[in-house]
Amino acid sequence: MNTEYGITVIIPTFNEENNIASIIHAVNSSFSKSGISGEILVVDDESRDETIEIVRNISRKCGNVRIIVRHEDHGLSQSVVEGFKQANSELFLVIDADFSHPPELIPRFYEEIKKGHEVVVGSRYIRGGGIRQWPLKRRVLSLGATGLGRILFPEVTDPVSGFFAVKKEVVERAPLKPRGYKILMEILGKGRWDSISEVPFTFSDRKGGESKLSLKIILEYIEQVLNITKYSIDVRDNSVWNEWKRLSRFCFVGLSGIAVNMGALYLLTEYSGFYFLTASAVAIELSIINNFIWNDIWTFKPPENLSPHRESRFHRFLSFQCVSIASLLINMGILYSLTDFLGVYYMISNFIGILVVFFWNYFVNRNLTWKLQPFDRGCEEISPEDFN
Ligand SMILES: Nc1nc2c(ncn2[C@@H]2O[C@H](COP(=O)(O)OP(=O)(O)O)[C@@H](O)[C@H]2O)c(=O)[nH]1
Ligand SMILES: [Mg+2]
Repeated sequence: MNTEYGITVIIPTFNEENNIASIIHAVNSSFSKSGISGEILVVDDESRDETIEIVRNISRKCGNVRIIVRHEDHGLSQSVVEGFKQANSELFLVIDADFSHPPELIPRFYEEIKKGHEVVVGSRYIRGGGIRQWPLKRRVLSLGATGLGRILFPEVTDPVSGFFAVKKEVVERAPLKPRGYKILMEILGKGRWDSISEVPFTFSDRKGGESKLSLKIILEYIEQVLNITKYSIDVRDNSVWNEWKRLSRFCFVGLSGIAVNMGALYLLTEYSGFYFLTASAVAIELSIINNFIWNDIWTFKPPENLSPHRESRFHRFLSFQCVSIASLLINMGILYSLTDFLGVYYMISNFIGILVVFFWNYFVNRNLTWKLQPFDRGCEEISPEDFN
């Protein structure tokens, strides 16, 4: 029982007699295929069918399978957090019992953690991912929930996924308030992490039993988003807060760029005798250089355990330069189409253009120019059991 495993796969269950034996079997075969030493922890909320009996029978034969039956405060998120507390490893992976999440991907999550990421999210919304057999209503609801979550965590395409892996240290001291279905959001909002990675997967709807999504769950979710926002403002030291900090720095640098642009345009035209359009081109370039320098050393300064994906400052500059030129073109495109085709007053079109381009520019640069990755630990620092 006290063996330290390489990973704990937590399966929350409520009335899963049709799926539980097969999912345990599938998780165990993905362990043996990849050579991972893992345990399986089923966390059940007093299922009224045979789920508990079935798991107890399996655990008599398989030493790495355990079940916890909870008697109070039932709920999916609460069960997952209980699983975290009872796990015998430093790495937790949560997976549904109903085969909505493919267990054969477990080794991919494991690899991403070994690369140095602290959280790995199974995503339906990155390339290679998808959703099978979902009615339109559920798709729309899920997209709404995902959109809301992405405002808090722009780096994560599927912040409400139920399929994820997380290192123990991320959640150990986090003041989690588990409720509803979206425990991952709670972890992202209140846990301590710098580096996240996503694994694409295709979500397939349950084959046996029925789903428990309801209006109550949607309202709980909205409340949870507000709660995480409030937490971020109170604590001022979580990933949401850091994102806001970066965004406001980026905005501040953008304003300094305007000052550089205007100043240079004036000086070059008045004192150096440049034709004003030539002067403007030079002024734009100077403001791009100004913005790059401040963003590089201030806005996007990486935390200690991460390093820039583009190691050379020159490459980061080239990337920033291209994004800036594209921004100019997009801004002009918006100004032109809103004013010429839709008859919007040109100052309003311009303002909309600036807003759109500001956010576009921020997110593209954040994810392209200043993309971060875990430090390359070097071979000596990796111990043999990391390879298992
Ligand atoms: N322990 C526990 N597990 C739950 C509860 N509700 C759902 N589950 C489990 O959580 C997983 C996802 O639930 P499901 O109803 O399929 O959600 P959906 O796929 O979003 O419709 C399944 O493994 C369920 O058995 C609950 O209240 N407690
Ligand atoms: Mg399901």
